[in-house]
Amino acid sequence: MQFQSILILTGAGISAESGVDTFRDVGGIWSKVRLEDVATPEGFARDPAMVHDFYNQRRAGLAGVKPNPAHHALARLEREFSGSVTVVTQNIDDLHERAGSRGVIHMHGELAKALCARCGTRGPSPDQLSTELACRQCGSLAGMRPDVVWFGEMPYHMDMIYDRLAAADLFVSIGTSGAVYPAAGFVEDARANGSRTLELNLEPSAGTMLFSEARHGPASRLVPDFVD
Ligand code: BV8
Repeated sequence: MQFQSILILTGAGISAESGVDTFRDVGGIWSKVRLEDVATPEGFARDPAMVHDFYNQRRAGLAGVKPNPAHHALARLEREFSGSVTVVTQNIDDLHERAGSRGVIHMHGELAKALCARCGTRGPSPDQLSTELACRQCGSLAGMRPDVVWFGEMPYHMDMIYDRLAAADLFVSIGTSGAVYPAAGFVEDARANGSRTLELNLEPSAGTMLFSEARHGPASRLVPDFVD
């Protein structure tokens, strides 16, 4: 079956073999820190220094990791596929970009960016964000935060994502547990649109039964095989 338009959703599992921690695997991020404390606006309001420390550590970790064959395979697909390819990622790392992917849609934001909650100015994040950093635009000290989407906040670019999802005739989900919405609901939107749906994941995700096909194993093997 020849596809014209592919939408690919990625999660933490695609970066796991690069050495980036996932969230819900054994020993994952949410087993070490409470998401309520570090990935909600309430947690940031309660203890901004703790939240800055959480993201500063993850930002620092990016210097020591690099894209793996799964990221490179998706970049190759974009270059070689005759139709359109859209990568939507839940990840806040920059490994897709470093592998050569272009136009990646970061629905949960990016570690490399900072946001002033007071005036909405967005810009490159310093290595270490802190409450001592004033916004260059409005000068507020109380506003600088990581430009990431926390629980209870609206993910970014949702209109564009749903438009691309509606136009896709193939939806591929890679390295995600299917635990977090609205991303976890994309497979149902794809099915409603009559798209083929494929899950590539280390193990069956929460929504694996919703996919027309599921292949399980490491992304560094499954994704290049899918692209070839
Ligand atoms: C919102 C922050 C609405 C950045 C994150 C129903 C509908 C809508 C919302 C909800 C709903 N039900 C509940 C909600 C609320 C909530 C939610 O989903 N809660 C869950 C816990 C039930 N959703 C939200 O709050 C979202 N906002 O819906 O807003 C709204 C409407 C109006 C007005 C305002 C708002 C916001 C969600 C974003 C939260 N932010 N992160 C950061 O710190 O990174 S989410 C967090 O989980 C991560 O960021 C990650 O992106 C996300 C998903 O995790 P995964 O990527 O899947 O990672 P995980 O570890 O879970 O799984 C890894 C998988 O990889 C595993 O399956 C594993 O087997 C596999 N794997 C491992 N190794 C490999 C591998 N696969 C292949 N190869 C390998 N080597």
